[in-house]
Amino acid sequence: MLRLVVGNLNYSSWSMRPWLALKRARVEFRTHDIGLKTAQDWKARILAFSGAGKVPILIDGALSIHESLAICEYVAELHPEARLWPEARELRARGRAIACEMLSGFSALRAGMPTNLRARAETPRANARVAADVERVLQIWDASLSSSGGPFLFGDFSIADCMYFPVATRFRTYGVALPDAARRYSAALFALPEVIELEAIAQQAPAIAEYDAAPGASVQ
Ligand SMILES: N[C@@H](CCC(=O)N[C@@H](CS)C(=O)NCC(=O)O)C(=O)O
Repeated sequence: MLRLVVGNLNYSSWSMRPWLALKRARVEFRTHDIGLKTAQDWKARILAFSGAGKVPILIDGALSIHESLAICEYVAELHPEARLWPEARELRARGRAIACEMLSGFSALRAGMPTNLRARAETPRANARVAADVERVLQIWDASLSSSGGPFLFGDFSIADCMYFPVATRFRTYGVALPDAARRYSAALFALPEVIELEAIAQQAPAIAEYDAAPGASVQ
């Protein structure tokens, strides 16, 4: 059976992405939580699976895949029937472009509004770099939703939604005001049964003090 090595599913945004892809594809898999920042040997536990030293990692027999997007792509190839990417080549290209942009960008948003599913916090004080990242996310969402008509970025749920799901949770955690289309999109994400399951897991996940103390965050 496939094994997904993850960090804490309340805070580890990268772990959530392939977790959602696997769930949406109805793949049987086991989640292996390495105890990010809570187990004493958490880093060694990650390194036992991947020299990159980061989660998530997918284990399929002798194969170990790190990097969230590579894992999502592997799941899409294993299960084409799950249609984790749109059928139209142009849309797949666009989906991969915005997935890569998520992987390589948005560092201010990441630092200023860290993922914390169960927390509700004050909106951090205005910061031009965070505001620019928020603006860019909203621009990406608006372009995709206005051409697909929703409810997800490319109509049906896809890997692009896995990549942007943690951002929707950040907007909720930090009370970022959203335009209508973005609000409808977030509501569609939060209503997914797989997301409801993930939120229940996040509720039970161990607290990591250094993340709860992050900018603006106050856990309720
Ligand atoms: N580009 C990587 C990023 C993975 C990543 O940064 N994971 C964090 C947890 S969310 C991690 O393992 N941090 C542990 C560390 O940096 O020591 C991916 O997409 O999988």
